[in-house]
Amino acid sequence: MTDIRLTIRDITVRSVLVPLARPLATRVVTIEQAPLLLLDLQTEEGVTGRTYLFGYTARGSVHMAALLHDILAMTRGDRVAPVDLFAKATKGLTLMGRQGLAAMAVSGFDVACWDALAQAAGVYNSNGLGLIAPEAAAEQAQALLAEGGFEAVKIRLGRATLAEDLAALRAVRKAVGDNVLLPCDFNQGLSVAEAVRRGRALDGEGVHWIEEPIVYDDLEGCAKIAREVATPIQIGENFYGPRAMAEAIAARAADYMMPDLERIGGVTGWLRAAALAEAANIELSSHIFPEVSCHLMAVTPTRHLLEYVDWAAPILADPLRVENGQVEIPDVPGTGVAWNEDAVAKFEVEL
Ligand code: SMN
Ligand code: MG
Repeated sequence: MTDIRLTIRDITVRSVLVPLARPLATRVVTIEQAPLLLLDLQTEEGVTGRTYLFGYTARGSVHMAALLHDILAMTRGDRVAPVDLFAKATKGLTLMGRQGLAAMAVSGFDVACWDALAQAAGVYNSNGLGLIAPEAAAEQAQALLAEGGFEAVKIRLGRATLAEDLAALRAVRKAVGDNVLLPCDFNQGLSVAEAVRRGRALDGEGVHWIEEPIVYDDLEGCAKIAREVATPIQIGENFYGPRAMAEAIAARAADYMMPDLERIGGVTGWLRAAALAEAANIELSSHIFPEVSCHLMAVTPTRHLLEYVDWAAPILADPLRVENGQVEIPDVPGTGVAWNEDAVAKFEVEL
């Protein structure tokens, strides 16, 4: 999977009564069994989001199950965008009363939505594929896709002439077929006029996005290019903090944005940037640092594609795995980053 667009198909609910090893006697009632309502949120794309609710009484799950069926009726066919769906489900139950059982059902639904999204991180291979000859680029693109079943790969453009860029791009497209996504990156190398010229030429080539066509801080220039070129413009790896992103959004400088963990302000900065992107309805991709960015993308409502590079893999105890075009988000406390100390010793240089 590449672009993350999950669609709600169904919710199944099952009630279980799990005997408690230590029954809980309270002033009002004694709970002998845990009444759990198991939620499976199925998507059209085959990903299932799961969670459970605690029913308190044996019949508690029955009431919440009925509310979950109502929520399904309101949201079936909708895109799994948890923040929007939370608002929609709450609104739909407002006149009945949005607290108590309704709030609990909406919360369970929300957790299942997030779980589904967190399992489906789209990713592209961003290793290599620099300004090399067309035949070499075509060969490298095929190898990069095969590495982890990728369905997207990024190609660097900005050769001396447009004709050379087109030759490389077309050689890659021919080698990988029509279904592979090909974002391209000019690494800030063009003038505004040249970016418009090359951008328009790329419009017929099925490029997924055009990244940093010009210097990153010419927001007006970026906005002009975004207006005049049909292919989406992507910027963001040089945003220093969420305010820079807010300024780019206000200037309509790009269609897509891709903050960088190191420049946007770590996890805290990323979360603020993700909220801005959601409010502006802009797809957010990541820039390098896939080991941490995969977790952040999983909680980004408008997430788009994770940039995968294997640069840190040799010094990590457990490098990120990509299979079938999906990143396996480490299911461990924290990010999962730990050093392979033998490798660190091998590559260490004096500071
Ligand atoms: C890039 C990333 C890191 C170093 C150099 C270039 C590039 C990208 O802009 O987006 O992958
Ligand atoms: Mg880039």
